[in-house]
Amino acid sequence: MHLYDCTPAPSPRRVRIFLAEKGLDLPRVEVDLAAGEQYGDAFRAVNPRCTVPVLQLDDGTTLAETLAICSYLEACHPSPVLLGHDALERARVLEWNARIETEGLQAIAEAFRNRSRGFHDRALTGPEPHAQLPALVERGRRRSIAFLDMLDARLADVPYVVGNHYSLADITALVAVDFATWIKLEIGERPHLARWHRAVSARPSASA
Ligand SMILES: N[C@@H](CCC(=O)N[C@@H](CS)C(=O)NCC(=O)O)C(=O)O
Repeated sequence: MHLYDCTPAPSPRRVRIFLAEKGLDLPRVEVDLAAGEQYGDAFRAVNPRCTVPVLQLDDGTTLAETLAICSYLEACHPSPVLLGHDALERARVLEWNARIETEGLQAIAEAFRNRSRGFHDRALTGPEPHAQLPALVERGRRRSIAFLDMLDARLADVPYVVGNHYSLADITALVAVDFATWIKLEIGERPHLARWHRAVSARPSASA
């Protein structure tokens, strides 16, 4: 089993943190997204959607979405629990994870990919070209600010995103908050978000 990875990119970092929390170390294949390696025939044979992370099992089976990969790893290695201790907590982890992907990661990507010169015709991931739309830079930035505010408000009430337990939702949120610095958005005057960010960044997994 091995992981197709790209060290600087946010999404595969989620899987690396998840693996580190589980105490797992998988062989990794680095895919150079900046050089366009995701569009080459070799990687398209692994994932025709041209994105990382991808987990490839020993029989060649591939999983090409972070949540699917983490879900598989959780089923194979249940401890420590990262996807919820019971039915309701599991549902909450999935709910928050989806919310953080949509309101956080996608909003930040919208601002970043529609502006950056290196993403000309690559405003969206995938094999088809997508032109940059400059109006989406400001919209993405506004959505990203709203996301940071929302997370600060949530973390005023609970130690971790879903409540009392660290979970995949914290991993996705940590990656999103760090990704926000790519569009020059810092935590700033958000005390609850700052307290939580210090705590989750201090876990050894954060540097995975
Ligand atoms: N929903 C996917 C998103 C994957 C994704 O967007 N990955 C980015 C890296 S963060 C990518 O592969 N980008 C390729 C590109 O920029 O062309 C997941 O969570 O696995």
